Amino acid sequence: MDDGMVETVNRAAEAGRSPFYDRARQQNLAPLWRVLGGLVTEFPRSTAVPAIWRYGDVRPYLIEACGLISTEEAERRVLVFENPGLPGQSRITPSLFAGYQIILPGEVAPAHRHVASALRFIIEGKDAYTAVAGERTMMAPGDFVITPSWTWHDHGNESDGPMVWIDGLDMHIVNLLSASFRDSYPGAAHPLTRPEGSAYAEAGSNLLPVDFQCGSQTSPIFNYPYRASREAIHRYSLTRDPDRHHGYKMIYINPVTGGSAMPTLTTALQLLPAGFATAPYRSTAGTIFSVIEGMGTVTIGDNSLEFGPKDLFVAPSWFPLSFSAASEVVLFSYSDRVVQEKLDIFRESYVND
Ligand code: GTQ
Repeated sequence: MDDGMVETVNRAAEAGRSPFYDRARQQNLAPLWRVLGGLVTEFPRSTAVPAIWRYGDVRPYLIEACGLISTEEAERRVLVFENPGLPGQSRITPSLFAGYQIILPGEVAPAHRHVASALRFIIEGKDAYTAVAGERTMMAPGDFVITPSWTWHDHGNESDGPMVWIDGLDMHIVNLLSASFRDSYPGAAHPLTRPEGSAYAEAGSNLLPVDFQCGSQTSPIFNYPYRASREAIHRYSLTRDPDRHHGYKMIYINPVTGGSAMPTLTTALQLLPAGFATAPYRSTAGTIFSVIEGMGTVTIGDNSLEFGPKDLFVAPSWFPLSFSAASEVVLFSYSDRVVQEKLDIFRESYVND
């Protein structure tokens, strides 16, 4: 049966029960036995489907949006990646949001704060900044930038070209828990209170100030620059053979706790050597991938998708996932894995092992 009704329910007898169901509904009561199979499934049944957005197809829409609305009017000029299995819901997976934000020279995305945490992963452009809690960071392609829960943040572009980044947010998790608040800053930009580079100077080198106080579970480093992360994964790749399922995959961590850089999103950098093919792997953490470098093919369930630089694709929960790298490939990815780990529900398996 695929309607969620458990097999023990006798369909012929159901008709005789319907007067009872009607009366129970008037008391706001519903029979579990009609829905149990769909509520407590034998294995994950994601409502999301595998999908890819190729940058060459998407970019013209971003440019067109710039002619239609200013960042000031939009507050955030973002085109949301909507999973084809979840239309109209601003979801790329049931739990995660992803969007492309574009900001033009001279524009400022005004300061606000919200309970939802956001990551930025930079795709195109230079010399645009994000300011978080009074400190600015300039962003470059491949940089991973965090705006922690409830911190003031604004974005500005001081270059002569557009800047595009991926926004990854946990607002669907926050909203599931009915825990969302937001606040607009009175004024476009929050005042700058710390010199640029302060956070990285304090926490970016495996050292912390002796009296360092951390009031949050989010990493104090709010820009993990690509030049450092790329160098790190390259050096790691020289030390061992690639993992069968992941190639070389490293998690961005909070240096204060050793845990995930963000409390609700697991973020990772992955390198696949040229010619390398991974063995199929699946996990309960639906994952969004952004291609930084290289070309290849990703197989998600029965879908084989060719990808190149700046493309974005999504592997929903429990779909077997494997890669074939035509050239050396570097991927950024994020998922809700850390949430599942905290709840003791994360599972992964190696398919066909
Ligand atoms: O930059 O704060 O894509 O609040 C969606 C919601 C970006 C942001 C989004 C947001 C932001």
